[in-house]
Formats: sequence, C-alpha cells, structure tokens
Amino acid sequence: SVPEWDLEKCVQCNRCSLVCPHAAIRPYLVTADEKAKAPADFKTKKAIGKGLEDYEFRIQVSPLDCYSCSACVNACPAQALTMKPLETQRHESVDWDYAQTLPEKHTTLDKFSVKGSQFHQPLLEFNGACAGCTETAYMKILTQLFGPRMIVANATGCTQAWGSAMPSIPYTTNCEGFGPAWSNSVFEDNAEFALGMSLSMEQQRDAIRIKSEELLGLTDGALHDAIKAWIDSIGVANEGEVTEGISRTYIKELMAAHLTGRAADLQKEILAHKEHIIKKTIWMYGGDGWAYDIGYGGLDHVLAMNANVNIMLVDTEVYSNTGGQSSKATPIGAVAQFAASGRKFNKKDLGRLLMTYGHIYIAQVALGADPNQLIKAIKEAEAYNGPSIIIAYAPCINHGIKGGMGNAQHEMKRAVDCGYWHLYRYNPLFKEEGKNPFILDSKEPQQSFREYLMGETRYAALTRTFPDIAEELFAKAEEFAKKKYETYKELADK
Ligand SMILES: Cc1ncc(C[n+]2csc(CCOP(=O)(O)OP(=O)(O)O)c2C)c(N)n1
Repeated sequence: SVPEWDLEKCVQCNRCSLVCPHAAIRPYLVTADEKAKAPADFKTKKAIGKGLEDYEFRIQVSPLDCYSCSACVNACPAQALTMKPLETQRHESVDWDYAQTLPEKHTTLDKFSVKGSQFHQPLLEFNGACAGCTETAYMKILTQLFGPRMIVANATGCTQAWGSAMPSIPYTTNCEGFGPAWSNSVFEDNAEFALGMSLSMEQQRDAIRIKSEELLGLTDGALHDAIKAWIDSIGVANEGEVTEGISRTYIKELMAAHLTGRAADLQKEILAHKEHIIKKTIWMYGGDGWAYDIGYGGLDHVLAMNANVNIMLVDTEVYSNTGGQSSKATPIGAVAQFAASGRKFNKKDLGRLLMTYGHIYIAQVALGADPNQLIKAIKEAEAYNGPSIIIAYAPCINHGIKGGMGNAQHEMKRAVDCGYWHLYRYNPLFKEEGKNPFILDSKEPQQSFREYLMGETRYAALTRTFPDIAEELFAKAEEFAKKKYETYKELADK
C-alpha cells in the first residue's frame, strides 16, 4: 500500500513530508505556467500562506519509492492521506517524474519552520533503512536546511549502513550540483575524524581570507565591495547562513573581473579554491553505541575543545545495526541483547555530563513530540560558534512498538508526555547574556509512565519472562525518570 493524497482535505502543513523516512512524499509549489504544462491528473490547490500567493500547492507521492510504513498517514492532522493498494497508485509515478523537474521556489517563508523546511529539496532520499525508521528523518531535515554546504562524518551503525548501501548512495545533489559531502569512519574515531575535517576547512578558508585581504587593496567598485562584505562577515553570528548570499556575490564578481598583475594572480588562486568561500557546516552523525560507548572517549575529547562542529546523535537506546545489544543509553528495565532479564542500570545522562563543561551547545529533541523545538535546536546548534550536540530520540524496530513503526512518531510524543524522554536546550550564549542557559521544553509529565512501557515489547516482554524482576525494574525506571525531570526543572528554575 502507498498513500493517496486527498486534495480537498489537505491543510498544507507539510507534516507528512517531515516525518517520511524515505523522502517519498513531498510538497511542491507550482506556478501557473508549470501547471499548464503538467500531466492531466497533476491536481493542485491554491497555496495557503503569506508569500505563497502566486503559487498552487500539491503533495506528490512517489509510489515506487514508498516503503508503506504509514508514518505520513499517521502524522496528517486532516486525514488527507489514505493507504491504497500500489496498483491503484502506479499512475502517480508520471506525476512524480514531472514534479522532479520543477525548480525550487524562493519564497519569504521561514526555512526554519515545519512548513518552510519541507519546500527545500531533501538531499537524502530513498535510503535503505527499515520502513518507518526515525533516524533518517533527522538527517533528512539537516540536508534540507544546510545540505549544499554540509559535510557529514558518519560513525558506523545503522546510519552508515542505510546511508551507504553501495553502490547506491542516498545522499544527493541539488540542480546546481551541490549536496552533502559524506564519509564514514569507524566507531572509535568518528569525532576525531570530524575534528580533522573542521581544522582542514578552517585552514583552507583562512588561506582564502588572507589572499582576499590583499586583493581588497588592489581592487575597486563592485568587486571591492563584494570582497569587503565577505571579509566583514567572517565570525559574525550565524555566519553560515549569513555568508551564503555574500559568498555567491563574491564568487560571481571575482569570476567576472578583468584583473592584471598581482591582482590577477590572486584572482586565479582564490578561484582555484572557491569551494571554501562559502562556510561549511560539519556534522557528526551516529547512534548511541558510538556516542555513549565506543566513541565516547573521542567525542568527549573533541567536545572539550572549541571546534565549530555539530553532532546529530540518534538515540535508539540499543546497538540497532547489530541486532539490538544494550548500550549505556539503554534504560533500566529494557530487554536487549546482553540484558535478557532487563537492563539493571540507569541510562547515562550524556547531555547533563556535557553541561559540566559550560561551553557546549546541547539539546535533547524528539521529532514526533515537538518538531518546532527540533528545528529551533538545529538552528541554534548550527549557528553556535563552538561544539554542539543534539541528542535525538529515535524509536527503532528493535523496540517492538505496538502497531509497528508507522506509529513511531506518536511513540515519541507518548515518551515525552509521560516523562520517559525530556526535551531541553542548553545554550551557552544565554549565559553570556546573563540568562539561564538551560531551557526545559518538556511540560510536566501527564500520561501514565507504565502504560508507555507496556506499549513496547522490549519492556512488556519482561512481565512474561521475568515477572518478579519486571515489577522492581519498572518501578525503578519510573522513579529515575521522575527524579530526572525534577533535576531538569531545578536547572531551568535557577
Ligand atoms: C569497535 C567496533 N565494535 C563493534 C562493531 C560492530 N558494529 C557495527 S554497527 C554496530 C552497532 C551500532 O550501534 P549504534 O552506534 O547505536 O548505532 P545504530 O545502529 O543504533 O544506529 C556495531 C556493534 C564495530 N563496527 N566496531
């Protein structure tokens, strides 16, 4: 089965696209001219929203790329998507092919919003992950926000397995040929691998800066202004986003300029390395087995320095790729390999450990619980001129969620509502402004913690296999979660 879109019911929120693990359902903005040239059944409706007045709107499914997980159907607040047998939807492939030819529209819609982000081409698509996987959506949105200037250092694990099912690679490029540069290292040194990339990028960009400063004194007019604007933008707040347009102008002016003598030599040297003019964003990506356990030494080492690197840590609470072994992120009471009678120890609180340094941006997020908080955290982490880590809750097929992985996004919400997973941001910049750096984004838990546990086989199974231990461990788990929330509340109230 694949989703069928009901144009009448759709409210154009783009949540379906946000949660799709495989980028097989996407929103499109269509001009009148594009509509006129479209296949006959390429139905559209008037786009809603400020700045979208000139466009029609359409949700397009790729029936042959969909994995049938139903995550989009479950995320839709308007029941505008229904799963239908593939045979009834095959014709949509023609529309999908046409949608792929439509250029991305530049609107005034905020890129850092649920709706706005989804009009940007995902530069991660049709990966080899399980149907309903939640790891993929976190990386997908990063590629929508920063993809063309993004470098990814991927630790070993599921993220690397579905991210490089050789010879096919799900990371892709936009129409200008730019996309994430991706590479994979081993568990043990992924953080150092990313640090090396960061140092290299900085050196190469600095070399451009030195040459640009010399060229500035040898030029006038539009080129002079472009060089000056670029030099002045180095080190400003939110540099990556700010310098994108400035860098493009600099490259354009430099390419068009007719220079002689020393200026011409500098022009040639700078243009030979023009890919370093735009500021890159470096992201480590990996699971809890990497970050909490095997790669923790390196992670801690790199975070303790002041490099401008970012981490997207997808916490599945087990070593997913090798079949679900327990890690230090596995919570007390959960059944995993090497913990057949339930894990006996509390989960490591990685975020709070790292807070002791004071200079690291840290966020805990869960897409299905609060996508706006996730996007806010991503924006702040990338803009922060220092190390940042986002710890993202990523329910996994190993958890045995009731109703399957199509419910994984709801499961994240349930986890937050019952106090199993907490949302927060720790931003050292707030401290500089004299404010509390810790913001608790989770509300007081309202739902039943025990009911949440019983909705997942990794917990529920223990009541059958080890009923005596189960009761004791679940009580401890609940107590631990409560204490954790109280601690976070204290931090937030300081
Ligand atoms: C040093 C080392 N030990 C074990 C392995 C085998 N291995 C490959 S992937 C993996 C699981 C990764 O788990 P995690 O980091 O949590 O990522 P996930 O698969 O959950 O995304 C393991 C144990 C390895 N590659 N290197």
